[in-house]
Amino acid sequence: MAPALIGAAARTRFAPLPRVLPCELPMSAIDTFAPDRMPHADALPQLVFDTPALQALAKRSALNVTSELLDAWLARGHGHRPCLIGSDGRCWTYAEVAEQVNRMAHVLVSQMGLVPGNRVLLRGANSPRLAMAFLAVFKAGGIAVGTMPLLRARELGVIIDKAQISLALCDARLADELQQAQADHPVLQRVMLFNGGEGSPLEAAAAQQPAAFDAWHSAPEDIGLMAFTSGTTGQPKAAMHTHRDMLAACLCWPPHVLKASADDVFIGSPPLAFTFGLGGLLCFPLHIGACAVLIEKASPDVLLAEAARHGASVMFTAPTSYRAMAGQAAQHDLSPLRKCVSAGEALPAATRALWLASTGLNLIDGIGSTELFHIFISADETLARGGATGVPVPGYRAALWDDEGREVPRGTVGRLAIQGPTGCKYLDDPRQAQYVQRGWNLTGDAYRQDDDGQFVYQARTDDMIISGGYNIAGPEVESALLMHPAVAECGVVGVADDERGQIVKAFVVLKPGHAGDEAMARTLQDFVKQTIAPYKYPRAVSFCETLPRTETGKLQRFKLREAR
Ligand code: 3UK
Repeated sequence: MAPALIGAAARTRFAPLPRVLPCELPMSAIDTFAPDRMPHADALPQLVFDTPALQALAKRSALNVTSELLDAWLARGHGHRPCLIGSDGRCWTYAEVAEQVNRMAHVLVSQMGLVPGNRVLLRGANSPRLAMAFLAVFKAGGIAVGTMPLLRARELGVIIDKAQISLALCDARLADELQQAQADHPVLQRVMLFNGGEGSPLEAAAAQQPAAFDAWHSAPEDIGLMAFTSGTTGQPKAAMHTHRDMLAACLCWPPHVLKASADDVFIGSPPLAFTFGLGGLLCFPLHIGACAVLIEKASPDVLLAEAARHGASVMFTAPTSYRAMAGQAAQHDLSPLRKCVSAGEALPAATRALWLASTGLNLIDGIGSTELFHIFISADETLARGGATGVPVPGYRAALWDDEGREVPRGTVGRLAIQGPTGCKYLDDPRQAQYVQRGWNLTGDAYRQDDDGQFVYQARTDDMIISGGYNIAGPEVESALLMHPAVAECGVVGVADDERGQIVKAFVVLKPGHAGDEAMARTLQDFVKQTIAPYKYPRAVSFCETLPRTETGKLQRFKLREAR
């Protein structure tokens, strides 16, 4: 067993102390790349373990996230229960998933040469096999690096360089771009393909391996995941998470807000490479012994059809996806659906109202981030109110700061600062000092706290529009526009203006059957003036076919600002 060193700073903990290792590996057989590139102790977030469950977690010495998510269930006689379902409709039980994960862990260690601490790039659309790959890497003590399926060779190359990745497991249908990246980045030594149909290399290799595997006795602070941020500009950042971080997240938002059970069937769109998806569609369902449906291309129509086909009861997707699905929801039998989670972007009140009207379900909104792993402010379906995100999730604390880091009075807009059992640890990145200040995580969001304690989203701090001396939050104008029946989607930004500094400009996608002409522009401007304070109305309106979005569904406002 690895020695317990709870509370010691990660930097000292990873110094080559004489430690007795499982499998009788010499110390040199551990790859210290990640611990060597942790932020300095004074740039780390303060971790707090506020609830009884978190206190118990903080006392654990060895902690492998896969053992907790899978092996613990076999020990409790839960092995015959459904665990993962794929686009092909095949259902894998907990026992079957655990066996496959063990076999794949053996492939990683004995065939691919994985040493604990090595980074393993994972590439594929959501599928049971990709989920097993994450679990196998965790179990063998590797560090999983999920990548978005749409990434090209050049972008994969940046990740391979930054995380010095030597091993990869890749969906055979997405092999081309990775192989191109490998040609330019020889640090990537071995790529094994999966989901390739008959004779698929990873599956064939796994079949030759033993069905049991002793989990690497990860210390709680061993890094298990590098999550590359879905950053819209510049160099990507890698947010590192420990085995304990992932389990801590399972003990916060899921039991206190989601409140799902082993009988639930989870479904959703976020990729497993995005921590919204890794938590919502893998860690959280498995932590409670539930089942997850992992579908490859979860466009709104597919998501609805698959939810109906599998009797999904818990859904995770982004606000725009709920808006797109609302019109078609009535054509599907969604009767088992009882909890729908929205995250990734602010949820407009109009979208909440639309989903409620078409399904009878009140959305559970939650703000999370790659840096904190998952949701830290949220409200369950009984407390949720239009326009507000919710209250701090038990286990997390939230504060609103002014530019000098003093708390602002209730009702005043401030910068959101968060503390909890998880926190930002960028891999070797000076931007650590921006995200973590005085032990708090600054998410880059401007919020206001209302008298009822609910946190109300304003904008990204760098997206605030300052026009004629007024502070205007683009998302508030977007929410107002979305209440107009002709508006399908919209994005609102500030653009430079000689007279007012900036003016509010709206980019609007209309529903079919509406013309984007001057009369419509005036109609929408008047509509906003009547809905919110008139000075916030968009002085410029531009109609377009689509809006620029990231693969995680976020509006790319910087692209709108650049648009002329
Ligand atoms: C914004 C929201 C208002 C906000 C994420 C749930 O989105 C996730 O992670 P990212 O690192 O982005 C974080 C930023 O996205 N945001 C997310 N959710 C909301 N703004 N209301 C919301 N409900 O600016 C935040 O700072 O891509 C979300 C779980 C895990 C995640 N990684």
